[in-house]
Amino acid sequence: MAYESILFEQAEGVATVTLNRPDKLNAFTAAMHRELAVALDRIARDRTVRAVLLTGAGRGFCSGQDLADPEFPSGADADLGAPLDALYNPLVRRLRALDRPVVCAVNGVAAGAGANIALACDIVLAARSAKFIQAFCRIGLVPDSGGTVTLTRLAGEARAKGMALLGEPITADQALAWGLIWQVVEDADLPAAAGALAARLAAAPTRALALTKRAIHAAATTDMDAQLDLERDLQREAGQGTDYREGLAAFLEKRPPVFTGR
Ligand code: LHQ
Repeated sequence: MAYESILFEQAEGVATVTLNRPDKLNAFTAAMHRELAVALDRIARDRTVRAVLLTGAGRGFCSGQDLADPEFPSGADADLGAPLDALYNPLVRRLRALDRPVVCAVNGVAAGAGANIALACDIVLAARSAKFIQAFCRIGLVPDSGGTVTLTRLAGEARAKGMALLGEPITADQALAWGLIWQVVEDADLPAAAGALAARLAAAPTRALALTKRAIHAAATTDMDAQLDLERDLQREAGQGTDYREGLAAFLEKRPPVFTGR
């Protein structure tokens, strides 16, 4: 498939997906969603991809739904649940379910669903000048794309409500202080920092990371007892992996491990 709204690159185990409508701050159109679905399905099938990097072209990361997209429901009887069912919810589910780590490099403003798609990724880096805006209330809508879950879990109810009810931008540093993201770097350093992180993850024991991602997701809706059992099961699975044998051998032989992701 020839992509028009995104860029897709693959090198040395890292697939880089760049939202590419810079003149509209990479607002989501239905067409962009279709391309993202194709790209993420391709990544899911391709075991040579061991880490994903999601970022935006130009000065913004993503301004959420393109409110002028002709395919966006409009008119008095518009069903705004339909694009969530058809486009946004599958995107969040694809990102969350992917058994490879997803790094998000928030290069500029992340608004509406743009902010919440970033928060659905596994490790979020932001440029110092980036801002996160729960813009939904500004136009009479509610946060979507999993934002009511991620924001509340990561930042707590007081800050989630403050962001969602006021719709004010928060800075990257504030997002870091609130536990919404992993790291803030200077704007000029973001591409290199995000690339290095993705490369590091692509050389990591991929299968163990996938099981870890699964365990951490499960932790949000479980109790200690059930989670202890899950950890046992996942550890059993990790222990069957080639990467565990390599990691152990490398430790005992006092050399760096060479993981293959299996
Ligand atoms: C845009 C957009 C945009 C179109 C900037 N659309 N053109 C999904 C489906 C179902 C239900 C509803 O919910 C959703 C999810 C959602 O995401 S709803 C929330 C949608 N997003 C927003 O409400 C944010 C709208 N954008 C803004 O508030 C501002 O653009 C921000 C604060 C992001 C950035 O402000 P500035 O840095 O001042 O940039 P700008 O406003 O000048 O934008 C640059 C251009 O991008 C401009 O176009 P123009 O042709 O005038 O240069 C904007 O119109 C366009 N643009 N966001 N979402």
